[in-house]
Amino acid sequence: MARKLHYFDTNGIAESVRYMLHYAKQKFEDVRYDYQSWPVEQVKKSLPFGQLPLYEEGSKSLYQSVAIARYIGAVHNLIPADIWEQAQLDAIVLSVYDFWSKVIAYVTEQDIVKKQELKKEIFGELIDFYFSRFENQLKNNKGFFGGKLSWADFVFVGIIEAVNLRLGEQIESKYPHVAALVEKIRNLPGVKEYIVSKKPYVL
Ligand SMILES: N[C@@H](CCC(=O)N[C@@H](CS)C(=O)NCC(=O)O)C(=O)O
Repeated sequence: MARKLHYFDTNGIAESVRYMLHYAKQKFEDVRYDYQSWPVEQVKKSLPFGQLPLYEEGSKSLYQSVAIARYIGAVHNLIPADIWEQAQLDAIVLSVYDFWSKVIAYVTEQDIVKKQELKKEIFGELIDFYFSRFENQLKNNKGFFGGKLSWADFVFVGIIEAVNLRLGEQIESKYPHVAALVEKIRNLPGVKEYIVSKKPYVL
């Protein structure tokens, strides 16, 4: 059965899925679109809500990055069996996305004054607000959000890398447990080779 992941040629909200698929040694077609040439009208029209990523398995397709990541995590045993523990990880992933949405609001803001205000909020408050909490969670859970490697760890690191690219920062640097998790994910078998094999992302 053919598997395809469609996304832009950047890390963004789909790199965690690429990482999980490489870690699981799952063959898939990594279909990448050039953001500069977007929208490709016939592709955009074919997407359920006109946006990427889209994941295909044979004749089935799935959209929404969190749904895709959670599904790939479930297929590859990166999700706990206990539904309470699953919900705890869902909560982490949604908090990671809360932070991501603030960063995207800043990145896409066109008004110079508003952009400056959003930047101030991100660097002056939000990074520490979110990352001090993520740091504590990791510290209290043996370095992984659920106490062992899961899809939430992949999503977290994927979003950190996407934020770093867009802010020109290493936001994990002041949070040792977060930084350690980033290193752990990047050095997993499959992920490590994938990172070496690809061109570095640029904006
Ligand atoms: N909630 C959606 C958001 C999808 C989204 O914002 N995709 C962006 C790229 S990160 C996109 O397709 N932008 C191009 C467009 O909207 O035409 C998800 O998590 O998958």
